Parts: sequence; structure tokens; C-alpha cells
Amino acid sequence: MSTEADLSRVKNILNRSSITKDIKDLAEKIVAEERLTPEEGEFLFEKGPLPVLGTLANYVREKKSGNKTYFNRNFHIEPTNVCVFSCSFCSYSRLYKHREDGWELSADDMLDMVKKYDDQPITEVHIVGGVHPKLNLEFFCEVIRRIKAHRPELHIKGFTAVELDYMFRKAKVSVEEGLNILKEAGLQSMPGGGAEIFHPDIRKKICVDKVDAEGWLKIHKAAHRLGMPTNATILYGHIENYFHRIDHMEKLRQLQDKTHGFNAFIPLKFRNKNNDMSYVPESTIVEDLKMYAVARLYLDNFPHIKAYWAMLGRQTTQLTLAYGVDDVDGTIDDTTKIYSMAGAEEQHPRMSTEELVMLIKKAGRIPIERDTVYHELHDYSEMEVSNLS
Ligand code: V47
Ligand code: SF4
Repeated sequence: MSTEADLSRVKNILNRSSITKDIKDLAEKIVAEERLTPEEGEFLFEKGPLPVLGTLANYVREKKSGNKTYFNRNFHIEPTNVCVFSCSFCSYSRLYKHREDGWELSADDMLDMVKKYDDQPITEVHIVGGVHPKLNLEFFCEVIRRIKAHRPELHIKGFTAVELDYMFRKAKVSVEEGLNILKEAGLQSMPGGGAEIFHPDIRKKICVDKVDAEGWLKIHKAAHRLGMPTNATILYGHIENYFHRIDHMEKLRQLQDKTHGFNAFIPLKFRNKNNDMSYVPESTIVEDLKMYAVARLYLDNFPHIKAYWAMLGRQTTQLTLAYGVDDVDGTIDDTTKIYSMAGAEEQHPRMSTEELVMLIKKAGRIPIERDTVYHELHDYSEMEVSNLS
């Protein structure tokens, strides 16, 4: 889909005398659709000038998605914030600290939340939460069945590999058996959470007690084999370095080569309020844009790179659309607390369809409403851009 004009923009920027031969060589590889090695990925993080990374990532993004930017109409259900694990970046979990602030929804509560959207054209419910010691596989199957019985066309995207690993071990079923049981109940896809940083040197410092990289990848691989698409995340901008980020993306790229089951890669910026890592400063916007751009360049087999606006904030999300991003997640309707509790600007994340469309249009892109698996539902290019800022 990329035009001659895009290519000439790449060539123009590479003709600048300040650009080194190493960078020019890598740019030529990218334009020729040759895969970057891990060393080259690290080199881009370390030495790639931001304008060059942006131009190249934008070139790849437009080749894959043209000028389109995707969003959906969704809401979240967070069944509980009680969690048996103790990730040090988490501002949300309440098992050991402040149990009195914990919540625990019943199946009826969750169905009531779904019913609130009965007259709204929502297409997806995203179910994710803490790992409660008592909420088990049977309970979640009942929740899913009841949601599907009430609104069959609503896509259920649910449960991180961390939640599933615990659920399946408790139920004494294999990963394949567990996923099949959930799929039969009505689960259709999985979000990308719980990946954090795969490398054990970092994982043992930030989330020592939950599923490791091998277990996370095994669950996603099994989901893909069952025809269930999933996303993948990285939690960046804390104590990891560029080597760890590339190692993480390399593991995902290898699995995607085998299964082609990932839809989107979602870099999640570490937020430092109210958690045990509050001493770690948050990344700068330059670092954020670099993360998105290198992700777009390195993960050549991922169809989409998503900026989760609820976590990143609206303005940075608009900027990422020029750095490789082609998806901004959904309307959300103030139904998630993970990021607001960690200090994100959006304390009540909610955008109307019109606001999301304007956010995308004002960044110079075509807003496309999609369903969870990227079927295009509506092209909003004709919607008038109002004076909403
Ligand atoms: O795995 C927790 C992250 C994730 C913090 O697949 C934090 O479409 C930053 O994965 N600072 C869960 N991040 C959320 C998630 C997600 C969100 C939106 C869309 C999708 C999708 C997936 O939240 C956790 C963890 O990496 N997280 N605490 C924090 N302090
Ligand atoms: Fe639990 Fe998830 Fe928080 Fe870790 S990030 S403590 S698994 S809720």
C-alpha cells in the first residue's frame, strides 16, 4: 500500500549527511523487507535517530495498513483486583496490602455490567483482572456462558496467560484441555497481558512468582493452534535495557513465525504511582516513540502495533500514529482501573466514538472501526472534524 512518495521520504531523510552508513544499510534492509537481526534491533534502539526511526516505522506501517487507524467499541470487566501474585510494578493488586480496598464481582454483577450496554453498538467485552485464589475455571465458564446466552454476538476477549496458567493448574487440566473448555463456553480470543519482560534476569526482579516466559508462550501457542487469536504486550521503561526488549520481541517473532496467531503487539509504558517501583522514573516521550518505532520495525510478522490510549494519554497516542502504530484500542467507557491506579493521566478512560474518530482524524489518519479480529466495520473518513480538541 505504500506509495512512491513514502519511499522518497525515506530516501530524503537518508541522504542527510548526518546519517551514518550503518543506519543507511539497515534502512535499505527494511525497505527491501529483509528481517532485522537481534543485534541490529539493539543497534536501532541505541543509535537510531528518532526522525529516521519514525520515517522507517511509518513506511512499514503504511505498507501494511495504508493511512488507516483502527479502533473498536469495547468495555472491560475486571472481575477482581485481589491477586495471589506480587508483581512489584502493580498498583492494583490487593491481596496482601489493603485487602479492604479489594473488589470481587459475582457472576450476576458481571452480567449486569453487560446488560448496561444492551442498547449500545458495542462489539467486544475485555475480561481481565487479578488472580483470585477462589475464582476458578468453572466460575469463569459460567460467566462466559451467561454473557453469550444474553448477547451472542458480543465478542469475548478474556484472561491473560497469567490468569489462565493459575486457573488450569488449580483445575488440574492441561493448557489444551483448559483452553478447549473455555472455548466451548464461548471465549473467542485472549488479550496480551502478563508478558511484562520475558528475560529471567528482569522477570525475577519484577514478577518472580507468576508464569514464566516459557509458560506464557506455551499458552499463546496452544490458543493459536485452537484458532483463538491473541495479542502480546511488553511492559517497558523501568529496569530493563534494550537487550531485554529485543530478547522479548525475538521470542514473540519466533512464535508468530510458527502460528501467525498474534494480531497486535502492545507496548505498555510503565507507570510509577502507588507501587513498589515508584522509585523508578517513567520513560520520556522520545523513549516511548522509539519503543513503538522499533517494535514496528522488528516485529515484521505482526499485522498491528497498538497504542493503548488509556495508558499512554491522548496526545502521545496521536504522536505514535506517525511512529508505526495503526491501532488505538477502543472506547473503554471508564471500565478499567489498572492504569488509573498506577498514575496514568486518564483517571476515567472513556471516549465516545466521535472523540476517538476526531483523535485519529486530527492526527491525519483514516479512522476505521474494526471488530476484535480486524474485520473492518465502518470507515469514518466522512465524519466532519468538529472543534473538539
Ligand atoms: O500485564 C500493570 C500492565 C497489563 C502496570 O490485549 C502496567 O488488547 C504499566 O495487558 N504500568 C494488563 N503497565 C493490561 C493488558 C492489556 C491492556 C489493553 C489491551 C490489551 C489487549 C491488553 O497491564 C499487565 C501489565 O503489563 N500493568 N501495572 C503499571 N504500573
Ligand atoms: Fe496480579 Fe496482574 Fe498485578 Fe501481577 S500485574 S500482581 S498478576 S494483578
